[in-house]
Amino acid sequence: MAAILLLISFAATAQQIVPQPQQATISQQRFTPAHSYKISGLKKDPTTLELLSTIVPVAEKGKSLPLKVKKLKKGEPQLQRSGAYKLVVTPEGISIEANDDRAAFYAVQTLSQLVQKEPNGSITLPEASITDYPDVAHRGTVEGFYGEPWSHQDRLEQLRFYGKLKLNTYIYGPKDDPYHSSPNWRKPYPAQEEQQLKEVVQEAKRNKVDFVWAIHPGKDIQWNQADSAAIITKFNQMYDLGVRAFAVFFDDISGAGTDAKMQANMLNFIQRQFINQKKDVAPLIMCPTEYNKGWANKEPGTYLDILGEELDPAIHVMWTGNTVVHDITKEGLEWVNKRIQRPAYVWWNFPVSDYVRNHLLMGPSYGIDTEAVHDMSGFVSNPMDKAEASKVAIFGVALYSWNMKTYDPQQAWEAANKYVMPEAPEAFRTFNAHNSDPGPNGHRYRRDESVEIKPYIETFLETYKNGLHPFTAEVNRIKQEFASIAKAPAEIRSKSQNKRLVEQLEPWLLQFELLGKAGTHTVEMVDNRMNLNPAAAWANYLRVEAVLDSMATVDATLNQNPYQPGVKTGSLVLMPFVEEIFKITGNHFLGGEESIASTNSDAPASYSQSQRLASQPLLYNNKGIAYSPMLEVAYLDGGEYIGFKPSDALQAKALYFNLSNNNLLNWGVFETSKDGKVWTKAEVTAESGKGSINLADQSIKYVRFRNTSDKRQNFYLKEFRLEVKPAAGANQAVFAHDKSINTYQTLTSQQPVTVTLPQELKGAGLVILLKNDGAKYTITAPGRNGKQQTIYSGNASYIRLDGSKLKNVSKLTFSTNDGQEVRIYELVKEQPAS
Ligand code: LOG
Repeated sequence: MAAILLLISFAATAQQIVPQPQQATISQQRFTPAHSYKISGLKKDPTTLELLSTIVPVAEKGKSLPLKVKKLKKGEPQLQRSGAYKLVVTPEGISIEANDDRAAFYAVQTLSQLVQKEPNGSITLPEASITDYPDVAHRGTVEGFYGEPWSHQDRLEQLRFYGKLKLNTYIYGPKDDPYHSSPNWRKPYPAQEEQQLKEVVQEAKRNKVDFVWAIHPGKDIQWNQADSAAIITKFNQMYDLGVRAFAVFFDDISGAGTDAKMQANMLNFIQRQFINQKKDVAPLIMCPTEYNKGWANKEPGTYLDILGEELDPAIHVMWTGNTVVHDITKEGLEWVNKRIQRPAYVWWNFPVSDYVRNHLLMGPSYGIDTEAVHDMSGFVSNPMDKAEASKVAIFGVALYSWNMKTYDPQQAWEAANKYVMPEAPEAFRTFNAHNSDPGPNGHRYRRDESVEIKPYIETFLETYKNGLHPFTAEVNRIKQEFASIAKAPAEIRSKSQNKRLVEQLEPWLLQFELLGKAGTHTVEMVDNRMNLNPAAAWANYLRVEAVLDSMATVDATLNQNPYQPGVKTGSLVLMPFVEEIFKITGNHFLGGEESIASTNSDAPASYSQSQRLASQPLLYNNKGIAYSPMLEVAYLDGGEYIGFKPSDALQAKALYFNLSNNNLLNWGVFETSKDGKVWTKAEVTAESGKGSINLADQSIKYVRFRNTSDKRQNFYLKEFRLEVKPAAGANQAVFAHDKSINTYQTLTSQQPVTVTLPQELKGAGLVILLKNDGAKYTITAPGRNGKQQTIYSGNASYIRLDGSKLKNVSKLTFSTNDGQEVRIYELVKEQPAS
């Protein structure tokens, strides 16, 4: 076995080293070093020395090969960057030239990817000569999302991951850490948090990552000496914990805190009084209030120009791109760089999912411009609250920011799937391929999903819609895909060593497995139907329905956060495929055209002309309609409103709102209407912009909140929810012959069901669609003598009753003695065979 392994031992190429080195010659042949290594030049950096001794055998005494670490000679400007190194491996020894400690650590990380350990404990190496440096100076992540911050363990693990991938920056700024933001930014951390942050800072140092601690004071900052001093005091406390890099965030605030001149003054003050004094602290980073082009005042001389002019040139300015969540383009960066008079420090809002919490973003890191190397000073990704799951995207960011020219999003993603889950890379790839699009969202940011299967899905659907049997090529490919999907979660759970990752994926794994099953039954259902085997197709239909019900249950019970509750998977291509075929086929069973069974034509609508709010998704069910809460500042221009029009089947009960604005009723009114034309002011009290309105009048059909001033008004859309109940008189009954496959009548052993046949069904041959799970039941009808006669007795779920048996029958009675309930979905007039 050992001998075979040696023969097939891999040949490292530059492409296989991650991130890919700038210049590398690596031999195809490998050699076994003649002796162990004697290491010199790393005395002052015990962590790198320790790491190195886990990679190559170290000589205690006796014969040895040299492994020398030296200072890199001054050369081209790239080689003067932090992290630049040269690594030369020959049978005679290993030489590392490193620009700084970080560079020596990186050279060792590269070496570890060249080394292969043989089963007998020895190592092999290729001859290699590598010259390497980063394209972007600051590379990494900003823990900058809303929601539950990463756990302590998650953070430690992230830092180790960054070290291996030569990422050097971790900006700490979780929005829901009250000591980072309001209300507690002025206060020191409690002892336990302090201790943990200290450990995180140390782990960052070991991995040569700059731990940047950010403060978010803008919600309630006073532009006075006391608050300037409060920031410096807090920074000093963090400095004492070991922090050597700092940031100030002014994003997502309104009011006095947004003033550009005041912000610039404050930052310059921190620069003079803190950064310059300390000597060992990295350049200050700020996140502006107008942090994307969409929100920026475009008039010359406004916010961004003021920062550009007044802010100390040493201070970095962050930027999310053309909108909050957006691709990063060279043109976009050039636009802002002119205004802020420095290259922007990119805050890329990917794969963050705080605005789409029912989705995972596991796809490739694409849409980041490989021509933009000179237009940015840093590149950090804002990840998901699920740290481990975010590694797929962060891996791409590492490759991009180190070596932009060679960056290929798809290749990086393929490599990430293997790197992050080496024990089950195929299953993980399958999962990630179908869990990447965020779904409709207020930022209107979408991602590719299910790319490879999509053309097959489209052809299949089109063929089926045209009444034809989908072709074997599509059928087989799609069947195979759903089979892989159904299997992937079990494989991920059983093989992955990364328990934390599996835990973070779990609700979606559950849902994904169900999707695989639903899809499998769907394709089979089509096959059976097109092969003129309706009874088998109906059995498939019931299976699809049962799996979709389970999916709805997962969606309604797991991940119940108040923002976007639930668990969505395959939501761009595969779920719509299953749902559409389910619907079409359901209608076919009714013998009708596609449009009969409308599932949700009567969805409630938001009622607003505000562009920004109109694209904010609604959450709704039988109890209420609500705006999905918005994380950033919302606004209404003069005269604009937001509101709801519930569907006709629903009756408004009460409106609950929390708009977090102290002057709400000075500039706005709540109004109700019966017709959407005549509006009545609703009496309301709103403490700090929070309150409710009881809507007793049953004829109210519209509710809205309107800005009555002539100016733009800011607020937070924390809650805006209409409680509803079913409207009086709406048809809630479920019928066995209502021409809807979504409704049914329930038959139990206690209660027979009698269906009166409508005129059109009388005397015709009937198909009866039931769900009985094997339960026996009987159908009787009064005969000529008035006595009940048995028409059918058995346990089929799809039955045909010949028209000759039903002459003069106007009522059918269903009864069962089985404990199992029977659902009577529909009685359908038999279609003449075509
Ligand atoms: C926040 C950020 C949030 C992200 C995505 C910035 C600069 N700030 O809209 O905390 O995670 O968008 O929702 C933001 O992006 N506000």
